[in-house]
Amino acid sequence: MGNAVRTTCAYCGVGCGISAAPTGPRAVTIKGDEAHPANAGRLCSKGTHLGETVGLTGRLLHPMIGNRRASWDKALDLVARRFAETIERYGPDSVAFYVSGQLLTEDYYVANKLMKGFIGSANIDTNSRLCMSSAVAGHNRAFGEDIVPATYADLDEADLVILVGSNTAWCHPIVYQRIQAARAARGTKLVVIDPRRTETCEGADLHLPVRPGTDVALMNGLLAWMDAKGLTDAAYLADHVAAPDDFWGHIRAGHDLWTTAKTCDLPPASLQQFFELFAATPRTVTLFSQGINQSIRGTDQVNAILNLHLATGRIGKPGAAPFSITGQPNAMGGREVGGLASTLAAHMDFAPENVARVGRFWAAPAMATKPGLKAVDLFRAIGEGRVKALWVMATNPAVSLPDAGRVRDALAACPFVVMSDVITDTDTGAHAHVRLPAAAWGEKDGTVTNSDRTISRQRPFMAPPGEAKPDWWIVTQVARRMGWQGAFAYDRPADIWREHARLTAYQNDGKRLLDLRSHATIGNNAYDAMEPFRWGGAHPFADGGFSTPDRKARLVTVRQMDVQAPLRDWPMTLNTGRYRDQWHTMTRTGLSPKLARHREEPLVEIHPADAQALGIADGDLARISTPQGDSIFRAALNEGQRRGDIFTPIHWTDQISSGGRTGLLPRPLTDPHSGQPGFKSTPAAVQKVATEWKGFLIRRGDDPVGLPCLWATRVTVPGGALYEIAGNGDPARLEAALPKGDRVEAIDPARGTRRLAIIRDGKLSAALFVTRSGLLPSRDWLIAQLAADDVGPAVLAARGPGRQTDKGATICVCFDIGLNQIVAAIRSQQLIDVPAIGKAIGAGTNCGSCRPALANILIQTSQETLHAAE
Ligand SMILES: Nc1nc2c(c(=O)[nH]1)N[C@H]1C(S)=C(S)[C@@H](COP(=O)(O)OP(=O)(O)OC[C@H]3O[C@@H](n4cnc5c(=O)[nH]c(N)nc54)[C@H](O)[C@@H]3O)O[C@H]1N2
Ligand SMILES: Nc1nc2c(c(=O)[nH]1)N[C@H]1C(S)=C(S)[C@@H](COP(=O)(O)OP(=O)(O)OC[C@H]3O[C@@H](n4cnc5c(=O)[nH]c(N)nc54)[C@H](O)[C@@H]3O)O[C@H]1N2
Ligand code: SF4
Ligand SMILES: [Mo]
Repeated sequence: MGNAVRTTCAYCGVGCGISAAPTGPRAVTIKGDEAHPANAGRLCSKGTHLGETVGLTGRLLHPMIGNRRASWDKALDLVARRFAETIERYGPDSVAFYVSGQLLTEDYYVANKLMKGFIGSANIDTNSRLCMSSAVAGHNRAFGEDIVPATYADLDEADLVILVGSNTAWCHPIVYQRIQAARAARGTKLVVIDPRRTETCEGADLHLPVRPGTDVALMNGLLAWMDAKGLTDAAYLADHVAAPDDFWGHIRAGHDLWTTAKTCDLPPASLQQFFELFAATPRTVTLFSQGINQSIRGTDQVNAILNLHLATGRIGKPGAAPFSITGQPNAMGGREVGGLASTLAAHMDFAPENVARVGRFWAAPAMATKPGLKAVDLFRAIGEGRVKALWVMATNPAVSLPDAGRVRDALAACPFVVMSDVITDTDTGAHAHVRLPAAAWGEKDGTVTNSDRTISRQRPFMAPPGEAKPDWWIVTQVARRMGWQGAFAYDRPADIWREHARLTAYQNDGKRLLDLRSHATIGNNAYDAMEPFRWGGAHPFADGGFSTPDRKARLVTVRQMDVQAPLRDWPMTLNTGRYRDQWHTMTRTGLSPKLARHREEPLVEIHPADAQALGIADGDLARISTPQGDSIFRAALNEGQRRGDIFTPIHWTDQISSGGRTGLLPRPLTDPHSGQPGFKSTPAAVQKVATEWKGFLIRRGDDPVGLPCLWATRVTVPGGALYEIAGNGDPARLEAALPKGDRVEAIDPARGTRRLAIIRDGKLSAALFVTRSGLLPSRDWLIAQLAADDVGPAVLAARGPGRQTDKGATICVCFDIGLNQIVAAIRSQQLIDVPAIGKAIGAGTNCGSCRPALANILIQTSQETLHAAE
């Protein structure tokens, strides 16, 4: 075993430390880094299974111009030339970069410097626009600077944690485990505010299934309650906070408990319980993410939370803070370098003195003097031909932007599109004229900043495969070819880091909290060995000192907008978000067979009563349409949905399925302050889709095949792929997708069932099972046959000798334990809590990501047992 390398997880903004020990070429053993402050050795299901994702499947290994392999020289020359020509003819604002919170800080810094200081436009925006730009705008309005005034330690020290619009158990699992540990250790109370009952609610004291889009009313209502009881912090308000004239008058009118309960569609008793809990608990952390940010009122929703904390003195103290948690591994690093079109660099905006200062520091020939186009506007400008050359790095806008159909049209119409990615075939790459192979996680070298301002090293433990190169190298090579050799003459990430750190300190004089001067002069070795460190201190704003001219924070008057009544043609409201074991467009998590088991198909979750009214049963296919587009999903009935609301996941793409294309559905409306799209709320219609047959295909190998049918979704399984399929007409045309080999077949005409297997040298190459009215067998046994080497015609029975049980849907991916096994253990051994399940069958004892699901299964099972006994 090679030496373990300490690095940081590839995924979420929790920023867990990882110890990665290479075990061979492109093989690695992953463990949590016990010395890392974010996770102290723990990892969730995604981090735990990173080792399954470092293979070469799908990797882009060489530069491509069109569909032909090209040398780096040729590709870089072409990119530099086309950008230079476009700028020359149409001006700097005719080109743009669209980048990502999955870049390292050093990559981000050089991309931002190139666009804003040398090309002379601020048309560089990032997928963080879709993610936390409302939080940035809210922080700037309230604090004068984009500061997250909280750390994870505050969660350990809080007596009340409020999760607003955050499915923490799935999206920030190690933070969730930390909250649960605080509950066990000190009785911390947990309140979840989310229209859906998510697994995050399983470990909560109170769930408020708020009417979507009414968080402003809720927070204003709570502040009004605190004010009426005399529980605001008069001293902090007097010394450190400024309020607009209308602020308190607005809060005091129309925000009583009853009105608030009505607006938010919550039982007044629950609301009162929540308000009293808050009033009694000075040590409160309010943690929020996309349910707040991804709204056309996102910035106001953020400020409603910040108002509450400022006015009640719940900020700047241990265990008391508003906490905007970030999604991507380096969303925060992107904010620090100024990677948003609306920020300049190092927490400076486009005020003339900042433009001059940054221009001096960079010795920039062409400083951008005003903000550039924000993501949604940028793609609109591309579609309208105003932006003619685009470089996309580390993001997949053809999937992840709202109204993705229009985005694809824009990409197709754009005269020159460059994509830097680690994967060859992505939905965005399909429109790229040049594709540049980037170094991936495990190969990249640089820094990331997590949600609590801790900067950590990402260190390489493998060489980049083929001709892949780090993103910073690619950007600087293009910059040099555009004529700026000196300004982009970096030899290594440490050179860029030092420059970035110096810029944060340059003429700062305490005006900006972001100041990395302590790390601005470190040598290369010290950079390599850099331990995680936090900037800004543990409790910013304890004594005020906000980054405003008078050093006071600002309360912002925010009003609840009317909630739109359901539309006749689009009576439902579409909410979108994430699954526990998939990451965004699945380019990495999709490679892991273990992670694939948790959710194998894209589901539309719908309340059973709504489903019944629409004639939809659990497992049916359903078409979701909005004015922007439509896509088919598998219906999953869920009482945790509010009536009228449906939920779909964001992960499925053209590369892996025919349906489940959430990106096509949301409207491209954005928040007026932040430009963040309102992904959580789109008027939609739902319709059952009947098919004549359904089935599945198991196929050896990892090259994807296209299947000519209405519904086809693919997941990775050990040794191959599993496709779930459904359609109309003669399923025989699917046989074109089968590999060559000996064919065995069984037909049951009565049920319209056909079972077909292709066997080669005793190994299963493919199994295709289709039925018109019968049942399909469990896939597990057949998938396992991909590893067997004595497969014969008996494989068509889809089960081995002896008694077998269907495991059911996989709950614990670490130990591959299914729902049916867990229920059986609970019943037979009378298990009463999650640790007991762990003891009995192991589920939940490794990464812990499934513990909320186990808690839910316990409740459901005991209810069923009770009902059975009645
Ligand atoms: N497993 C997994 N983890 C991830 C990611 C992933 O792809 N997969 N992505 C990472 C990234 S980039 C991000 S940004 C984060 C996102 O992390 P989260 O924000 O936790 O995730 P989401 O599922 O987008 O949405 C959160 C919740 O907001 C709720 N919500 C919708 N509308 C409203 C509303 O009006 N009010 C309130 N109060 N709540 C509402 C939704 O029902 C949903 O449960 O996750 C990160 N972690
Ligand atoms: N409807 C709806 N849409 C949403 C959201 C939602 O909740 N609802 N959430 C939004 C949010 S919060 C986010 S963050 C976005 C995420 O959406 P995207 O950013 O589009 O999703 P990813 O799949 O993470 O895309 C990252 C791409 O970068 C590549 N990549 C990975 N590592 C590297 C690297 O080191 N270098 C380079 N050059 N490429 C790399 C990956 O292969 C992948 O193609 O989706 C947004 N879209
Ligand atoms: S919580 Fe999970 S996905 Fe997020 S950084 Fe930690 S291990 Fe990675
Ligand atoms: Mo995100």
